[in-house]
Amino acid sequence: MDFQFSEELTLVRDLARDFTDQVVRPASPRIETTHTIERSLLESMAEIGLMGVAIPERYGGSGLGEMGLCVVMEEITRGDFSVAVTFGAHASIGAMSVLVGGTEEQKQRYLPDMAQGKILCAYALSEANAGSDPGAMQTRAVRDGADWVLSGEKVWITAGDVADVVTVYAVTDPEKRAKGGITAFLLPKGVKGFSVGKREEKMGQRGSSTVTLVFDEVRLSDAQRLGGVGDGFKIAMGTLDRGRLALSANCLGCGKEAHGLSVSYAKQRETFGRAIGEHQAIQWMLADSATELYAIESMVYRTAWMCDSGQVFGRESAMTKLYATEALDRIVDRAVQIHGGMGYSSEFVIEKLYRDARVTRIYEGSSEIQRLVIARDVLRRGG
Ligand code: COS
Repeated sequence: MDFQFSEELTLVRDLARDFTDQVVRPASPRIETTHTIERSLLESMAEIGLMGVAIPERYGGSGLGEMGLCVVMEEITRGDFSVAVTFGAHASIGAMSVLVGGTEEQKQRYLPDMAQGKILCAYALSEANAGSDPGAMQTRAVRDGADWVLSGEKVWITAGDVADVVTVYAVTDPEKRAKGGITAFLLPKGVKGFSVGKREEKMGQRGSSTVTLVFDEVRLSDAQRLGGVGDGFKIAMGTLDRGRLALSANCLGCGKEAHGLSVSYAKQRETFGRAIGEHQAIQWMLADSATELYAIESMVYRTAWMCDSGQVFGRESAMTKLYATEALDRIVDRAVQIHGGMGYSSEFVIEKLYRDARVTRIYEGSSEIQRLVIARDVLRRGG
C-alpha cells in the first residue's frame, strides 16, 4: 500500500519502523501491565532524532513537517498506541503550539531543546466542563503588575506529568472568551502552585498517563505568554488542526497492525477443512478493512501535504479525523471477529488494539465536533 515518499521520508519511516520492531513492540506488554512508559524509551526516541521530526531545521529539527510526523506516528502506533500518544503530546500538539503561536524568540528558545527531547511538552486545554466547548473554560490568568496569576484545573492531559513544559490555555477576558478572550502560556514543571492531580484509569491506551493539572495562583512572567494576549483560542485550534491529522496517522498504524494480524490469522486458522480466509464471510471483512485503510492512508498523507505546502487544511484535517477514527473502530471490530475467541482474550494483542482504538472517536474533538467543524466550513466556503 506504499506510494512514493521522498528519500528523506523513506529514511525516517525505516528508522521509526526499526525502532518500533526492536524497542516499542517488545516493550508494549510491559507498558500495558505497568501502565508506565520508561523515560529511557522516550530518550531513545530522542537520540535517534524522532522528537524533532516536524520541527523546522532552523530550530534544530529534521524539517520533515506533518508528513514526517505522520510517518513516525503511523509506525510507532503499530508497536504501541500509548507510546505514540505520549510522543504525540510532545511532538505534535505540545511543540506545535510553540510553532503555531510562539514569537520568534520563543521558537528559538524552546524548539531546539524540544527537537532534541531535552524538554518534553504537553498541551492543556480541556477542563471538567469544557471539553467539546473549550471557550467555556474556567481557568483564569489575571494580570498582576508585570506578571500573570494563573488559577484553575485542566483535565485529561496526556503526559501532563511527564512533560517538562505545558502549554496552558486560560481566560484573560471573560467577556470575549473564544473571540479573543483566551491566552496561551508556557508553564514549566516545578513552579510554585503548579501540581499534578489524579491520573485517569482508562479502557485503553493504559500506558499513557492522562492527568489533572492544578494551578493554584501560579505566578507567570509576561515572557511566558505564548503569542499575543487573546490569541490563545486560535493557537489552540490551529494546533488541533495539526493534532487531528497526527491522530489520524495513529489510526492508520493501529488499523494496519490489526488488519495485518487478521490476514495472517485468516491464512493459518482452519474451519470446515480450509483456512478461514477462503470463506467469503472472512474475505469480505478483509476487503472492507483493506479498502478503509487505503482511504485513511490517502486522506492522511494528502492532508499532511496540504499542511506542509501552506494551504488551509482545517476542514480536511477534521474530515480525515472523522473518517479515520470511525473506520478504525470498524477495522478493529472486524479483527476481533476474525480472531473469534482469540480476539477477545487478553493473551493476544487484538483485544488491546480494540480497547486502544475506542477513544480516538472522542479525544482531540469528538466525531460530533468534527462534523460541526466540517459543516460550518462547508456552509462558509462552499461544498
Ligand atoms: N484555526 C484558527 N482559528 C480558528 C480555528 C482554527 N482551526 N477555528 C476557529 N478559529 C477562530 C475563529 O475564526 C474565531 O475567530 P474570530 O473571533 O476572529 O472570528 C475564533 O477562533 C472562535 O471560533 P468559533 O466562533 O468557531 O468558536 P466556537 O466556540 O464556536 O468553537 C469549535 C469552535 C467547536 C470548532 C471548537 O470549540 C472545537 O474545536 N471544539 C473541540 C475542542 C477539542 O477538540 N477538544 C478536545 C481536547 S483537546 S486534546
